Amino acid sequence: MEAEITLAVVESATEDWKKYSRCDALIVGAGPSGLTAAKYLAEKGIKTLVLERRLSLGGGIGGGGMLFHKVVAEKDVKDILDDFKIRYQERRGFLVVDAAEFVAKLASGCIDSGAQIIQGVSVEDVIFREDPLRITGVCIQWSAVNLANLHVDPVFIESKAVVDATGHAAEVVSVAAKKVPLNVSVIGERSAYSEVAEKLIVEKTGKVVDGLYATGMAVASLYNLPRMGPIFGGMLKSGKKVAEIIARDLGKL
Ligand code: 48H
Repeated sequence: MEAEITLAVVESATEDWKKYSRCDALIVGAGPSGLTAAKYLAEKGIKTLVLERRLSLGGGIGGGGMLFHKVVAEKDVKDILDDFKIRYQERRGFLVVDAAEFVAKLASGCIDSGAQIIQGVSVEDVIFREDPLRITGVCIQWSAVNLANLHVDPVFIESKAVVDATGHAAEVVSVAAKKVPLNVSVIGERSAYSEVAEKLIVEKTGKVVDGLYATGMAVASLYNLPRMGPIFGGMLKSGKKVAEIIARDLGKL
């Protein structure tokens, strides 16, 4: 019987890895921007994989504002919250959302739309091609291997679109900026200026180079835009916008 348990787990997981070793959209990071992007991509029939380094979803949401278990959003994201069936209270001009509900429903909305999420996997590098220059996928490793500091070679996922949704660190764009002749440098984010930060991030969300896109706080780090604290509407709008741009680029609008 125990061997059957092993085989059931390994065979089923292997089927997923086979299916997603080539995908249409690969989202790196299961924070608010990545999960939102994944839902809107998958519901258009785009084969979408989300890879998350940690064994938890939601990125920076779970800690709320300084561990108070709530975050806020501007009122103009009611439609996105409704798409995910996330409830909110109106207070002081904002929508207040419970952090646990926010994480759970973003994740379930993304999964129910047909996206695949795999946790415990880190993206450590990109794949590129020249003439014309483009990003064609990523190098991946079990997060546990990195934590154990073992020297193990990665494997690859090919994807028509790779999305950096890694938050403040902008890890995918940063590694590409260092190792691929992109002519891009990641300067890092600016100090807080909540009034303008979200709008600027949404405006600058999009393609970095063919095949590589940025969403969420990764956009702030890439373009030296201000941070905004525990207000998440911009992350949702940025995720939705990057999904629309990719769908258009893939001819799936
Ligand atoms: C696999 C990775 C890798 C990797 C990181 O930080 P996040 O929540 O990112 P966003 O941009 O969706 O949301 C940002 C928001 O949470 C936030 O921090 C805000 C609004 N801050 C404002 C302020 O003023 O501070 O999620 C990123 C996710 C995390 O779960 C990481 O574990 C994961 O990406 N990740 N996964 N491979 N190389 N790097």
